[in-house]
Amino acid sequence: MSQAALILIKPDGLKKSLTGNILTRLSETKLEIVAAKMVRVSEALAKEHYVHLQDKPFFDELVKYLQGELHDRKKVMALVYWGNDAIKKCRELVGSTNPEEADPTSIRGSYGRITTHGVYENVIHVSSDALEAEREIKLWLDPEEIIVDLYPTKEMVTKEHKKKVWA
Ligand code: DAT
Ligand code: MG
Repeated sequence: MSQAALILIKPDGLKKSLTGNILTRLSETKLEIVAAKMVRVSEALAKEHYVHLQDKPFFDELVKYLQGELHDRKKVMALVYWGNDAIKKCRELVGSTNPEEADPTSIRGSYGRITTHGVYENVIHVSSDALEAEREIKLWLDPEEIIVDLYPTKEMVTKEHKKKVWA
């Protein structure tokens, strides 16, 4: 069954110039990329993304990490991979959460580290199940940014709002 997975190349992955390596590794899945963009991560977005971990002692550092505060790179790359068993295929290549325990040939095992402050800098995020993927994809992307119809949408006329356009 086709499913979608949200992938984030985290600020350490960008700072270490790993985008190409990571995308090359993920291409082994033969999945389709159906969305890709660079995102400046607000505190609200980072907190919402990791809302399930808000009671953990490492939550504040984790939010700072995703915002790029630890890497002087205030952005992440967000992608949606789509196809058969997308989540399982991506998670296998990505490896375990703790980069020291991850298979050394996995993306996290190859490139991740634990800082002296105990932050798992594991270079990449991938959704862990279909429900989480839906929540995360809806949090990070608008329907028009994804080139397949993943979830039901509705049309809405919005009030005119201030918006930057090309000069
Ligand atoms: P995953 O990213 O593998 O889905 P998760 O959702 O449980 O893992 O945790 C999200 C992130 O939080 C993870 O990528 C790194 C961080 N994290 C998790 N457990 C941690 C721990 N015990 N110490 C420090 N950071 C941790
Ligand atoms: Mg997770």
